[in-house]
Amino acid sequence: MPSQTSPLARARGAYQPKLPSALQEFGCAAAFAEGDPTGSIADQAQIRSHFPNTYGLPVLTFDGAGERPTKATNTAVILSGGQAPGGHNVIAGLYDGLTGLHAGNRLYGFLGGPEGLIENQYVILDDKTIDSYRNTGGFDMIGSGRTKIQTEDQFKTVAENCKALGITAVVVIGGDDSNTNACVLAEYMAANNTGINVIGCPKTIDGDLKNEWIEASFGFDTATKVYADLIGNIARDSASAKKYWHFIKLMGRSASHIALECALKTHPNVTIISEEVEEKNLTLRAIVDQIASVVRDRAAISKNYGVVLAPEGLIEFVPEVKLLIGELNDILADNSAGDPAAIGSQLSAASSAVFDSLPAAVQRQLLMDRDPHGNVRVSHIETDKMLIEMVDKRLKEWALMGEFDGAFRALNHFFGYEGRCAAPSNFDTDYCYSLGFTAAALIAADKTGYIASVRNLDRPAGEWAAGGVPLTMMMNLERRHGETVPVIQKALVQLDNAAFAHFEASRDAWAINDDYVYPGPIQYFGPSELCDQHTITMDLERS
Ligand code: FBP
Repeated sequence: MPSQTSPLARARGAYQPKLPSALQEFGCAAAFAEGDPTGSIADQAQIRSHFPNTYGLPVLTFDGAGERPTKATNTAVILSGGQAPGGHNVIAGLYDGLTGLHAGNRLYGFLGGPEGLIENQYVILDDKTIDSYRNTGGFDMIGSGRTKIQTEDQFKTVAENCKALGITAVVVIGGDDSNTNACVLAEYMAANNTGINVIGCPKTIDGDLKNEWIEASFGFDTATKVYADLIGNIARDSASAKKYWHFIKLMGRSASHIALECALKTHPNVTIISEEVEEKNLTLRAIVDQIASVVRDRAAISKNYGVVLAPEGLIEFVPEVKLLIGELNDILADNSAGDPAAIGSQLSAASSAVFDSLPAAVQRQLLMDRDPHGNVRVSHIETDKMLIEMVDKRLKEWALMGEFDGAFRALNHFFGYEGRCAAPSNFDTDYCYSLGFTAAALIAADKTGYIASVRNLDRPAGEWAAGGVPLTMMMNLERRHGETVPVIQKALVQLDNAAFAHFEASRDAWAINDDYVYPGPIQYFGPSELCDQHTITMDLERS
């Protein structure tokens, strides 16, 4: 722990997170109502065959007091994948829920993500540790990692390590890939009669772990508030100096939820939504033309400045580049970085031509090794610089044709890591604590293969509903590392949803007018309309 804390950190430490009223009333000794048996969202027969012991479970809804356990139990928790504001509060909610059930219950924090479970590296979490991390950002309490538990030996080692410590439940706090891994672990534990249950919690700033039952992943609310504050500041600088175009790449991996939410919050001149690019089959050239046209139209009214938002995963959605990445993934399936000079001969003629057309830096970035789950490391691809280079080239062509006589001076930014460890907003603080409490209730009810679910999030916290959703329900088959495997399906931006529709109806006006909104920094104290704002995406989707 740092030797000194800020006044804000001290004030936040005293904040008492809100819980759904049922959890407040009954604690974690929960009775759950069971829905009908469930099926996976696609590929049902194959998913069932991969998960014979955990497939088809019912959705659970907390509906009153259950039995209080008479015996103390031990639980493990890991943080997995990228940081997201609120992770510490999931652990605090889990700890308070478990110790409220039985004073002898113990929580083991395994260090550095899934790797800690394999290497048996852990700390026993106590009041002092938990109290010093309440309502704080970051994952530094126990660290995180992206190791994937995948070999038979690793599964066996994890089971043995847990058994040796008397652990009967493992909580995995993670995104879609980490919860896929939680699902596989739950199946292994059940198939081998280990007596160890596995529960997931929905984390990721990307906002792409969501569905009818998981209304939001934690961290998205805070991260988008941080980015929107920064974008607003840049937009105001741009409108003040009137001399720069700012190209801002935003984190979010494949999905454009972050870019869309930030656009709704700040009204930039151009926002590219990857899912629209894919749906409309837009080529890289069409995207560049779209941005260059806005630059030209604004220049025609003497506005040689503006703001462009681009999601970090954009390049993966441009159809011709997507095909190229698919081929590269298969070529690089051994997970080693490739050599740009040697790659051309292994690609199809079309993909080879696309590869050659990309700036050298992007070529190199596309050949970098994949993460342990087989994803391209999109946060390393300099989409912002690539777009600036290509727009500049296009404008020069138009200038030669007498179609552009403005000035184009562009600066690039990448907002990603800046938002992942921010002090959680009130929403994330309350939501995360409730998720941890819900996970404790699922453990007390002896459930496995579930992800904690807290719903009705657009209402005040007291009206939230807690429960559990079978992890297998969110799965489908996808190609990873050159193989077809079961994974939790990423929730991408839907073009027929209310958030996108609002953006689509507004963007032409935002392109030309300086209609910027300056959201300012997250407010933690003060009137509810300032401190408890939901994301605009959630408000539009649920209204
Ligand atoms: P998760 O999916 O694990 O939550 O990670 C999200 C994310 O922040 C992405 O937005 C980003 O592309 C990636 O992590 C960056 O990964 P790393 O932290 O390994 O650089």
